[in-house]
Amino acid sequence: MQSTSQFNQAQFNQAQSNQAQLDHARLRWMTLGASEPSADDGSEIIQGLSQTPKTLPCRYFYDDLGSALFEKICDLPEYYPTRTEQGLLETYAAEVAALTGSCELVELGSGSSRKTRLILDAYSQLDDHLQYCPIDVSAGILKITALDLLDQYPTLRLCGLAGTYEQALAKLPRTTPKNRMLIFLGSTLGNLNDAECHNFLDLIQTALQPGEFFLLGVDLQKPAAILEAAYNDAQGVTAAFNLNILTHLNRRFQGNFDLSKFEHWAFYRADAAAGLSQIEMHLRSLQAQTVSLEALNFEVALEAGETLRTEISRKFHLPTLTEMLENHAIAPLKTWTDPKSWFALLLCQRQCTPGVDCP
Ligand code: AVJ
Repeated sequence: MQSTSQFNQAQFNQAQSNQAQLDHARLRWMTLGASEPSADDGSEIIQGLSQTPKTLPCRYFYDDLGSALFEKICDLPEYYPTRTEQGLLETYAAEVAALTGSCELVELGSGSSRKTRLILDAYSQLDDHLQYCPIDVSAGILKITALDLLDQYPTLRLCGLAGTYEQALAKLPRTTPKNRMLIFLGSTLGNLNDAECHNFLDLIQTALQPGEFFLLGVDLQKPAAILEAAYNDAQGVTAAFNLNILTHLNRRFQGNFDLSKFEHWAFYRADAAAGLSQIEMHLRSLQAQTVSLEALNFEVALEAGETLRTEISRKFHLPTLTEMLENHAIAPLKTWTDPKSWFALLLCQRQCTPGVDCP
């Protein structure tokens, strides 16, 4: 999933009617896999609701309303990750740029590219022909952001890719002899379980040549009370965000989830023996009920009190994460944390394997 943007229907329509501007001289645009039917045929939903415990894929949070709610979450007093990461980028983006030198930038799940602007500022200082390729599954957000960035950065060259990480990384054109830096912010890595995380890091490893860079932002372990407050905010925005996944499924797959029969539940699961350290977001069924998703020809029965897990958000232990990255030949070159060690920014470099991709 991606950090998303402030974007409403009006802006989206405007971006649509500005098609002509997508022919901008500094913009290349690619829509991949015709909005990925394979990823959106609902099979993952059936699969998730058929297992124990029941789960839903967290990317269904991000319809238009969900994206707007996520932006609101980022500004909540309890939700420290966004502003902590922003602070790290404000302080260290110039140092990152100095360490890598001029690079082509590719961001996974760019959303509004809000925090990325700090990185663009730093790399613009090094390079008058900076190239930035944002990748996002939401073409609407991507277009609005692209037009905005072209306006704000008069020499920036943009290459927008609307699609999944897998599709985009496979197609990403190599147009310059420059080094590439892949950027993955917002602790979105935490939404992947261990197996998914390994697959994802394999993908990163493959997309980089030896010597190239991966800039990663991750949320770290900290007292449960702070974590749980961040996912149970006083204004109830996170609860609304969590429940909105049902509205999205109702619309997308002709479902009949009744939101008044579910409640938001988020807690920190720290189980050293099981190697787990994660916030879990669930929706708890307030009564026994059967829900149908007509377009999928699927029904699911829920017991009173049974939950649907909608998201995991893993909280990392830096030495363990470092080891995992090293095992994927993308070793951290330098790691920065804030004074409380709540969040980390890691600049990693693709290593070479003797005999395989270096002498
Ligand atoms: C940006 C997807 C990583 O897990 O903290 C915020 C999403 N979920 N509040 C996170 C989220 C609930 C966020 N990610």
